[in-house]
Amino acid sequence: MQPDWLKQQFAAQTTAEREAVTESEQASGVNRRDFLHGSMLAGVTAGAAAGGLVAQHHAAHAQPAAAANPFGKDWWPSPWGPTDERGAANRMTPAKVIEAVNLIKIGKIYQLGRIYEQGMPLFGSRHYSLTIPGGPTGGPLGTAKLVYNDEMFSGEIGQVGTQFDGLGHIGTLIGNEVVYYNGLKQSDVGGTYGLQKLGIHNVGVFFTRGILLDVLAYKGGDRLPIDYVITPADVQGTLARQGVREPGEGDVVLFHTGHGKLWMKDNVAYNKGCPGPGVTAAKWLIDKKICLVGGDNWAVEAVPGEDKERPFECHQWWITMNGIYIHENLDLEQLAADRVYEFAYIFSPLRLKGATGSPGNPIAVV
Ligand code: UVW
Repeated sequence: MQPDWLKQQFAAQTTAEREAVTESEQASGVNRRDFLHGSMLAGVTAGAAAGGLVAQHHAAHAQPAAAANPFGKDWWPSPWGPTDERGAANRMTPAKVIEAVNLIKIGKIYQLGRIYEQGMPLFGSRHYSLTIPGGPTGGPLGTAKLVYNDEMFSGEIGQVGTQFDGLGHIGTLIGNEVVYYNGLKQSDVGGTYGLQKLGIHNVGVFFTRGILLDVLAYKGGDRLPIDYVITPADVQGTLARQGVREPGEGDVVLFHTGHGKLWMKDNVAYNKGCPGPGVTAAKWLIDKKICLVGGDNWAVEAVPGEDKERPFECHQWWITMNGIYIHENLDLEQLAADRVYEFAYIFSPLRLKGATGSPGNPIAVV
């Protein structure tokens, strides 16, 4: 998620709301980030589960127990049982690996991951820092006088740059309770040194059929307008234009919108919003039982989407309610230029215990 859109969207807090938050912050001693203020006050739960902020918000603003589930229905237990933590990664089967291998004909590899570097677009106060102070870091060792360099890193390791969102990344506030995938509660999931449940180390490896939906080529132009909402008709029109079979169970679907052309070229425009599927198309993909959805933009879904009062709602539909993973900030330009619409998609999230997401370099192989 990027900053500017949220700031604009939720700038219209009332004075009373602002004061209430300020009091709450003073009481708790927590220095909250600006982007979370608007989100929580407006009832926006995407991102609100970060850290212990929600719990403190609850303490200060206890809501009536009757407060409704914003989706009107429970989404648990999962199809994989009440204790499952892997969601749609369960759709990775040996048969999917074989299907993907059979799509490899010429041995060409496309790197879909962006370079992690200073100055890349980031959301809110997230940061990225890689430093090698001094140098060489150590040595010389022995008579051959070996020296070595080590880097130091700090940042939201699973939520910067090309990022794979895990099932513990997004929850939904229901009454006074944050609820995640499979009905897990904040008290089940939260953990200061990593999530206790739904951590990225549970996910495993993706090796499956991937589909590129070049919606930009279908609609025309240099890039889709920021905030363009991709519909199921666009998805089907794109599939027909490409002559590719519909996504099936366990497939990966990647959206090419052209928004990625702004990456590191015009970060301000990149962060303003993004074109992508809306909730209607998100549900269409859910019905197809895919395992992962990705895109060449920062939220994969359209920002703002179909309903401006429910930002990042596809995140909730995909991750929280259906266990489908999201891969953001992908570089899909070369795949689109070469008209590669079907490929083996391979990604192995880092086994970071309790992390909410993973960096990494997914690949498409044909
Ligand atoms: C949030 O963090 C809410 O979104 P994203 O996954 O786009 O970073």
